[in-house]
Amino acid sequence: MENSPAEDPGQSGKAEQQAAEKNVPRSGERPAQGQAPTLDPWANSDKTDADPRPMQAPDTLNADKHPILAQPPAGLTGLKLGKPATVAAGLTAVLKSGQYAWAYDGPLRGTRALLKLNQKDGFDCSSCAWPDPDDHRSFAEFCENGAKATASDAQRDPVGPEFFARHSLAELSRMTDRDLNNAGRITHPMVLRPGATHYTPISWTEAFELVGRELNALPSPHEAVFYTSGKVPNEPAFLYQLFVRQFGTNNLPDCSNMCHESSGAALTNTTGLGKGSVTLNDIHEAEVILIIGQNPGTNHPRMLSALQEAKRNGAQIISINPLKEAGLLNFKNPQDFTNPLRALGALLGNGTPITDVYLQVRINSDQLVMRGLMKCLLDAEQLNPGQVLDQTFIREYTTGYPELIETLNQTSWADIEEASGISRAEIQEAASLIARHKKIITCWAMGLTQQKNGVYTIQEIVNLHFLKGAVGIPGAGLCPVRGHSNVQGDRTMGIWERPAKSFLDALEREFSFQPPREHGYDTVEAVKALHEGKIKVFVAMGGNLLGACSDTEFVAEGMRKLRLSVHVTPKLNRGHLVNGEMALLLPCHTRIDLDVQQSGPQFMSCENSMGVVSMSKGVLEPLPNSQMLSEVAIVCGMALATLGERSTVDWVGCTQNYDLVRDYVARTIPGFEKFNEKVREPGGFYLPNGPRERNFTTDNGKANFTSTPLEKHALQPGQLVMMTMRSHDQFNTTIYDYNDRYRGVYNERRVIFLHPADMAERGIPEKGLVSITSHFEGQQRHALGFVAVPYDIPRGNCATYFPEGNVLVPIGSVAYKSNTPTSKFVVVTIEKV
Ligand SMILES: Nc1nc2c(c(=O)[nH]1)N[C@H]1C(S)=C(S)[C@@H](COP(=O)(O)OP(=O)(O)OC[C@H]3O[C@@H](n4cnc5c(=O)[nH]c(N)nc54)[C@H](O)[C@@H]3O)O[C@H]1N2
Ligand SMILES: Nc1nc2c(c(=O)[nH]1)N[C@H]1C(S)=C(S)[C@@H](COP(=O)(O)OP(=O)(O)OC[C@H]3O[C@@H](n4cnc5c(=O)[nH]c(N)nc54)[C@H](O)[C@@H]3O)O[C@H]1N2
Ligand SMILES: [Mo]
Repeated sequence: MENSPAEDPGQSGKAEQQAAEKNVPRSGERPAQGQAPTLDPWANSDKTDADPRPMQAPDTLNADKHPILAQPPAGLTGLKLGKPATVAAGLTAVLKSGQYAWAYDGPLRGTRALLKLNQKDGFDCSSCAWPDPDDHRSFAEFCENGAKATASDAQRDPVGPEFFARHSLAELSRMTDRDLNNAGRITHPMVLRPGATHYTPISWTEAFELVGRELNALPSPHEAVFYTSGKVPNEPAFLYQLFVRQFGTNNLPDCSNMCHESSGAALTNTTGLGKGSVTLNDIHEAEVILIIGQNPGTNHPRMLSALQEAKRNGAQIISINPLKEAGLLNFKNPQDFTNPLRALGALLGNGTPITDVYLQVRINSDQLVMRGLMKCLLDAEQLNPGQVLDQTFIREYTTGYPELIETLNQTSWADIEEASGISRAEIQEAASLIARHKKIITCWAMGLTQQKNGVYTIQEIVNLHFLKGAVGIPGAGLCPVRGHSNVQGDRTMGIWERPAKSFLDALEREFSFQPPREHGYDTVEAVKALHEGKIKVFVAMGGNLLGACSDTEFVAEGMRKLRLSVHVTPKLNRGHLVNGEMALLLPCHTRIDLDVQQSGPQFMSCENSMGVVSMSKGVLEPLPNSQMLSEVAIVCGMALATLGERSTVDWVGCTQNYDLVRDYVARTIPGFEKFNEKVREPGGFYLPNGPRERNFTTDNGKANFTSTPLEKHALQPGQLVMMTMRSHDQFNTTIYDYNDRYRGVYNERRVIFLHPADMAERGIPEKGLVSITSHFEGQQRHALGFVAVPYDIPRGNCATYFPEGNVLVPIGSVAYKSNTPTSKFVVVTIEKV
């Protein structure tokens, strides 16, 4: 695969290396003992910022509003269409894994990295949050997309002072998102000074001082926002929220606000815990599994191994999705190719069929489909009293049953069929599987959470599980499948704009300060505040808020009003280019890098989707001649420079030995007692989980049924509903390549999937060029230059990729209760160009 930025990275790499070799100690070298405590290991080395001369690139694209593009350049790369796949993984996945690992890192480093991926003595995969087996682990415990993420993290091309001297921010913004990521690993802290067109080097000491000075100059701590993306491991996440709260604000929005916030909101009031209740072994044991609004073949590929095992144990699977996703149809386990006995069978066979009943619903009709399933269960119970519903569970544990029955009785089949496009008979077929069994698991992801009524739909799922008593018994329960590898852990560590009182009380006790009690901004509120000019400093522990949030141009306008942006990141993304007066790029380790501090090699920890906390230990030498720091060191550096004497936290000690951080966590967060001991157990430890034990810690101590409100979506003639989703070759806003193999789309991302009849009605041919307009509360937003792809999608629905489609998602279009952008429901019209 192609792996180079616009300029030759080899050339820049060498020159940069020579320049750097003169001045800085090798990465991993620490300052001599006995020097004054500092969190800048290079403080006493010669300065590296020799003020390289910026080179101005010719302006090839005429951006009409701003020279720095907030959206990827719209140039098309040449769409090729193939047949959508009906089998996921297989040999191609094995070959792709190797191809990616080797292309970025070379065979030795690439293979070494892959063999430590998800092993008990290795590092946690930074792709999705799917759990690893508790006991037996294969030597290849990873998937194709985990291999892509790992290879990208381990890339050796340096993006250092020379690179930034050669490219202005305006010029970088004309690179595609893929090329920005593939340029390589950022090696030195960089600064964008007022009026500058280029990032230039800065020392760590100066960078930390700049952060501290700007934060302390704010009239109110609430004029700063501290964003977090879910890759950040527990230890830096805990220190980060502590720093922010000691600074004085709860402005801690995170990617979760745009992701599973709806799940948290739905589960907290119904089961008492905003997390799922199942373990990996439960999935293996389940009799019926529902997979709703999720594309595991691409986004959680290792989940397919668990589904395969469940199928082998006799499970039946119901998939609910507007698209026939390959991973939900058939699966060939790539691990079979590592076993000579199974390899031939895997090569010749068609794989394991996954789904037994496929409901190809219209976008956002799931709330009604769930009600349809429950109506069928009520009918079946009437015919076989006591056989279908779990009356004992309902009586002993729940409230709200009569109201739910009333709501279900008032829901008409005509409404269900009309909204979903699914017949009563098909829903009945799915319900008959559920009626007969008790070990039921429902898995869901973004197809449900990113809807206006997402919280209500998830509450209907909970209703169904409570009717069946399918929670808190082996093989049954609720399974929101989390996205980022530590997004759940970050919340557990206190990354939340609305922290619980008990958590703040614990911080107050342990660290002797008054934590702010008023709620902070979530992501959408933060972006609105940015836009109103209320925020002066924006700190991002990873992520790409510009690319990930709805309404890209609105976010960009807000970012341009900032005084200082601080980006803690291992690689470049578009969000690092759209700034206000000043910006800092602070290069950090990824999970794959060896992290050696004063007390020796360190490890960190992550919590997976099923509440298991385990250690993650880097294995590869960081890039030579680079000045990257660990995320822990960067947080501590910022905190020390900002809080100084004001803080009782031992920031220097925490950097030297992460056990100290874990001791703080052990004393403040329930479930983490003896953290340092338990995390060293191979495979880690499970956090307490009430619903798993039928302990429902809601306000009334009950499992609560919910009677959810229902809204009809009214569309004008000609309007379609658009969802924005992930291709097979991306991790959120990080684009690895332009292909989406399972959907048969190659070499292009600016595509719109349409029903052939919807295309014909508008006179749009295959590969025809269209523009898209979204409509919301009288406002219109436009996206030009998308290519039409005829696809098996319900009529009236269409799909584009995230982040290209985000410019169309209105910032005001959010879910009830969770405030999550409705990225899967955008009302659009399509015009032929
Ligand atoms: N390789 C890779 N892995 C990833 C990620 C990645 O980008 N790349 N991202 C990670 C993150 S942060 C997350 S949150 C997860 C996301 O994992 P997913 O939720 O699987 O991601 P999406 O691509 O957004 O897919 C949503 C699915 O919902 C379906 N859908 C859309 N609208 C509806 C609807 O109204 N009803 C129903 N029933 N289905 C609908 C779409 O057809 C699609 O199959 O993956 C994580 N893992
Ligand atoms: N339209 C639309 N929008 C969406 C979605 C959608 O389905 N449709 N999905 C939403 C979802 S589910 C999510 S989770 C968000 C994602 O929102 P974010 O988490 O903000 O976005 P990412 O693209 O995952 O962030 C990638 C960047 O993180 C940084 N990074 C990578 N690794 C590390 C690391 O180890 N440490 C640090 N410090 N930084 C690192 C790099 O700069 C990289 O470019 O997007 C949301 N936006
Ligand atoms: Mo996510």
